[in-house]
This record gives sequence, C-alpha cells and structure tokens, in this order.
Amino acid sequence: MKHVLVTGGAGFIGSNFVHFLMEKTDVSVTVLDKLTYAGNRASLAGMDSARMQLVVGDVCDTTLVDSLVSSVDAVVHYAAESHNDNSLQDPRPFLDTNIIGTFALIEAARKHGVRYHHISTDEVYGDLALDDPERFTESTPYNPSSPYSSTKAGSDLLVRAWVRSFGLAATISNCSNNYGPYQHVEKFIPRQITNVIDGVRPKLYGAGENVRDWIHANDHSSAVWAILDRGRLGETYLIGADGEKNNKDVIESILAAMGEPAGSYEHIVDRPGHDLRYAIDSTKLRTELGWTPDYADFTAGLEATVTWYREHEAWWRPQKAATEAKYVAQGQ
Ligand code: NAD
Ligand code: TDX
Repeated sequence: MKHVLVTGGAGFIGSNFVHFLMEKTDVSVTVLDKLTYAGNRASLAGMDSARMQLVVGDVCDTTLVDSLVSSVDAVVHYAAESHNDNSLQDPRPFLDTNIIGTFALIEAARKHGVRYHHISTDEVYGDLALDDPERFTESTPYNPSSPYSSTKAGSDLLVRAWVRSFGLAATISNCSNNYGPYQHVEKFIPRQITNVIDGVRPKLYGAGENVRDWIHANDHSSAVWAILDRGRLGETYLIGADGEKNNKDVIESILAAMGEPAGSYEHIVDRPGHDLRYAIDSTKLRTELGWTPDYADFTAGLEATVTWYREHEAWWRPQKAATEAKYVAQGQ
C-alpha cells in the first residue's frame, strides 16, 4: 500500500490517523475534507507536503470522489456528521454526508477495485442496561437510537451489501467513544475542559449515569491500521479499550485533573433518547490481529488531554463561543 485516501482527515479522529500514517508508515496520504464547522486545517499543520495533500471537497461529489479514488490503493472513510446533539436539531446533513457520501465512496471503490475501510461507531448497536453483563460484539443486532447513529448504521449496511453483492474489498470497524487532542469543543470532554478554563461550571446531562467506553484516539488509529494492514476482507472488527466510565465520574476526573473542587458542575436538561450505556468486547481484534491499546490509563490520558487544551487555546478558541451559543439556544 503506497497511497491512501483519508476522508474527514481534518476532523478529530481522521487527523489522528493521518498523523499516525505520517509518523509510523511510509504511505502517502490524500485527505478529502469539506472543512465543515468540524474540520480544521490546523489539525494537519506542519506535515511533509510531499507526502500529504489536502483536497477540500465533499464526499457526495461523485466526480471528485471517482477521480481521487482512481489514483489510490486504499480508502479509509472517516468523514461524517458526527455529533448526536446536532442530529437531533437538524438531521438532514447526516443523511447527506453519512449515507450518500458513503454510497459515493463505495461505488468508486468498486469501480476501481480499490480496498475500502469503513469507520463506524458502537452506537449502531443501541444501548445496554447498566447491569447487563454482556457487551457489544460483532454479532450484536443493529438497533440505533438517534438520527446520527441510524445514518451510521445505514452506511454500515450499504458497505455490507456492497461486499456481498459486488465483492467490494472492504472491512468495517465500530469503535467506542474517543478522547484526546484535536477533538471539537462540542464534544463532552473538550466542552468541559474548555468550560473550566473559561471559569464556567461543567454541564452534565441528566443524572450523569450514562456510561461511555472511552478509548484514546491514538489507540483507535493503531487499530484501524492493523485492520487495513491484515484484517480479513468482508469482516467487521469492534474497537475498544475496556474504558467504561459514567459521565459523572468523567466530570469529577476532569475537575480533579484541573485542580477544581469535586462537585463543582451543573446538572442540565438531558439529551432526548439519550443512550444509557455502550460497552465493547474487542476480543476478535485482539486475538485475530494481535492489537492491544497503549493508553490503558484513562486518568493519565485525560491529564495529557487537559494539558493539550491548555497549551492549544489558539486551536479551539475560535469555535468556543459559537458552540456554547448553540447549546444555550437548545437549553443545554
Ligand atoms: P469530526 O466531526 O471531528 O470530523 C468529521 C470530519 O469530516 C470533519 O473534518 C469534517 O469537515 C469532515 N466532513 C463532514 N462532512 C463532510 C463531507 N460531506 N465531505 C467531506 N468531509 C466532510 O468527527 P470525528 O469525531 O473525528 O469522527 C470521525 C469518524 O469516526 C466518523 O465517521 C464517526 O462516526 C466515527 N466515530 C467517532 C467516534 C468518536 O468518539 N468521536 C467514535 C466512533 C466512531
Ligand atoms: O455537555 C455535555 N454533557 C454531557 O453530559 C455533552 C456535550 C455530552 N454529555 C454526555 C452525553 C453522552 O452521554 O456525555 C456523553 C458523551 O457525549 P458526546 O461527546 O456528545 O458523545 P456521544 O453522544 O457518546 O457520541 C460520541 O461517541 C460515539 C461521538 O460524538 C460519536 O461520533 C461516536 O460515534
């Protein structure tokens, strides 16, 4: 593999994967990114321009997609509308980018015989009870709850159908909640870190009992590379690092990491349809491909993330006021 097309490579996780490719491999990278509110050129700053080029464009643009896919060895498709709260306010862009964009990419990959890897989420499986001893596996039935997760589920099903009906050389990964540097301030952890920096109390939806299975974005990238490099075609792999925590505990950890008193946060209106718990069983990825996470210590990873946001205010500050204004308009 010499040349990879990374869609959504100016977003949080896509840019992490581009950094991974530049630092850990010798492949060349073309990024296709629309630079929506969630994309940021600065997340790719300082890279060797002989090996990485950014094409600003839409994954729904079939002419552009066809031309870019025709000149690479593999596509890794991260581009998406990714925020549940936005999908509850305005679902349409989620259908366009997540469903039609995926359709454009898999059609081009099929036509040109190009290897395709599809990035997806554990949210396609719906949620679990807090005391359920089972976790999500590759055979858990799809049961998405939100406009966001239902469009991701739809995109996964398109890929599965293209594998079966057209022999598309594809793999799919469904990962749990990521944290780390370069995450947009709309998301839970960076929203609370930047609130504390601004002297604003963190905001917890509802009672804060909802559980997310946190994984560092660097571990997500190493897992995607393992699948791209040696995953079995047609297979789905779940990516997770045994990081289950409820939201209240995560806020308390952020306050502790930032030297703030325990309990100095607010309960605010809950998210409609809020999934209770996600939990990933990543046995298949670990046993079949020999992958293990490097960031097993959540507290250490969170402290490093707090430090990154403190030291990179120029990166997130331009988005902060508009993001909070949107939340205030939603009562959140
Ligand atoms: P993000 O919102 O930070 O980044 C999305 C990127 O896609 C942005 O750079 C944006 O400009 C780009 N984009 C959006 N619409 C586009 C379009 N029509 N054409 C081209 N580019 C477009 O999202 P993220 O958190 O980095 O998520 C990336 C992928 O990982 C998504 O597919 C998401 O479903 C999946 N995922 C995310 C998480 C998580 O915890 N954030 C967990 C599992 C899976
Ligand atoms: O201010 C907040 N307060 C709060 O309590 C925000 C923004 C969120 N929350 C809660 C909602 C969730 O239970 O925190 C949890 C995490 O919220 P998000 O960061 O919005 O993530 P989530 O909805 O779990 O989805 C994320 O993980 C799976 C990503 O945004 C998705 O793209 C990915 O598929």
